[in-house]
Amino acid sequence: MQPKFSAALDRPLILLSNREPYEHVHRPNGIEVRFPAGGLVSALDPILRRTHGTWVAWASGNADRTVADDVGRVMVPPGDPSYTLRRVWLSESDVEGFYLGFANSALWPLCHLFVSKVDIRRNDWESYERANRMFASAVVQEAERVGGAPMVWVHDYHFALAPALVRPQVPDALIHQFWHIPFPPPDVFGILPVGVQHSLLRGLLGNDLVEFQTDGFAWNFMDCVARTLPDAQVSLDQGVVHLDGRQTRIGAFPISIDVAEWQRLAALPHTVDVCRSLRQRYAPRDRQLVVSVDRMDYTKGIERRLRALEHMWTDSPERRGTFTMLIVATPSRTDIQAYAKLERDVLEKIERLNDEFRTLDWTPIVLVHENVDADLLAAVYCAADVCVVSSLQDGMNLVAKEFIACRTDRNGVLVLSRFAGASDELGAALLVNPFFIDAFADTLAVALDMPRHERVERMTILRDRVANATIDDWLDAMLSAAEATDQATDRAAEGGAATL
Ligand code: ADQ
Repeated sequence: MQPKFSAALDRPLILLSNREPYEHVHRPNGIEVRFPAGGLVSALDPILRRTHGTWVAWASGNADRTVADDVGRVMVPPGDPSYTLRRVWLSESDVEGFYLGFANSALWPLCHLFVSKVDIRRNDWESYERANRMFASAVVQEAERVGGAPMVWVHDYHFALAPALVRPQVPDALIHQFWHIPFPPPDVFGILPVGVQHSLLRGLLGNDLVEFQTDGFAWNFMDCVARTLPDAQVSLDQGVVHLDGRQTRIGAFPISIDVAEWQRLAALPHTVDVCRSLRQRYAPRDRQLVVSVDRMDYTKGIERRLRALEHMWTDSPERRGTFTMLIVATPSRTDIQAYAKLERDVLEKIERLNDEFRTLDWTPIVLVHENVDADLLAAVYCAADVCVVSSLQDGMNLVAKEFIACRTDRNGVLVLSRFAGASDELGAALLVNPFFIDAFADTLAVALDMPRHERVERMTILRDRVANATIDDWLDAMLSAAEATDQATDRAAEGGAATL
């Protein structure tokens, strides 16, 4: 079924995200185009194509400038040019200060409640402000180019200031923002310098609608506004904030995946072959296979997962050799010290556990430390008896949904952290508290021992849930809400005129 999307797309669409959908890189035999992995780009690219919109993003490829015009525009996709990619160049010091610094060493840990990892540096904040101004002015230029009253859709924590910068310059724009990661409660948000708190909240309130993954994060945001900005009126139950004569709607829109695409990948003959060979290699005879797939990020609870395994193999020696743990972890943000340390610690711990528990015919933990193609991920999901998602905090977690989508056999157990946004929707998984190592190990044992009829029962519920909330449903819901915000604003304006 074709997604309906909403009339909001009658407006010219301008999307702003940090990552670009197409990256040009120099290779020995010419320039190559890279399409970054990840569900979001694949979900949004078709809308941009259909509406001939504009995507504003950071130029991260080393050949990006070669193929773009003087302003930084290039038509994409290559070979079927249907929308404009407007690239924005950052200086090395802004990559350092804005991206690696304030966005990923202050906001990221803060929003995930890792207060001890929060690093606030004045230069980083200034760089974050500068980058937001640069991206906002690129959005304004694109709005002037396309004309009309555009819909500007901002993505994520890199651009908290941009909406309020764009608003006065494009007064007719409908501006909304999807916040992919958690939003912290006021006590944690309060760690930021007061001026920074004000700027971030006022920046976000430049939107007509701010979209979070869960109700909890939306409430946290409104709570922060209520406590930080005394002149704002917050209506928690209606999800509305009034400030400076404007209103911003706040809502929860849990992101999802392209379910049909993951099912297609799972059914490819090549995937079936790879799945079979993974099982032959790591789960021969009655040995089971437990898998995990994440970016190597301290929020994903990879170390806790290793501790739960150690606990299990130490306390229940009879479990040794009964399953192999396959960890697929793609390197991430390695320029940041906390990530480099995590990578070292995880590699060391895996080596130590393997040395301690391995037998002649069993390697307890297998690590695939690279970015792998989606069809190989599908094979990993299909081969698993158990998939473990142990995030200590997570906006949503798409891996949980990808695993479910691939299990057309209705088998396989999902062990899911209750601190992942996905746990709000996926209560039929085995929910786990990764901070409580004993209980984590117990839950793993329950998953491994679960009888087939219960696996099928739980997976059936999970699959129904995911099938009824796909990435297209997410887009429909959000774009309809943006459109409704627009109409509400129009009505308010009309009402205002009548009382004059
Ligand atoms: P992430 O923190 O990146 O996303 P997640 O939602 O799990 O977390 O998405 C990761 C994506 O990367 C998945 O599509 C997965 O398949 C892919 N991936 C992971 N490991 C891989 C590997 N080794 N090789 C190839 N691909 C791999 C942020 C938020 C999340 C939120 C998403 C979307 O932190 O909470 O769910 O955005 O909003």
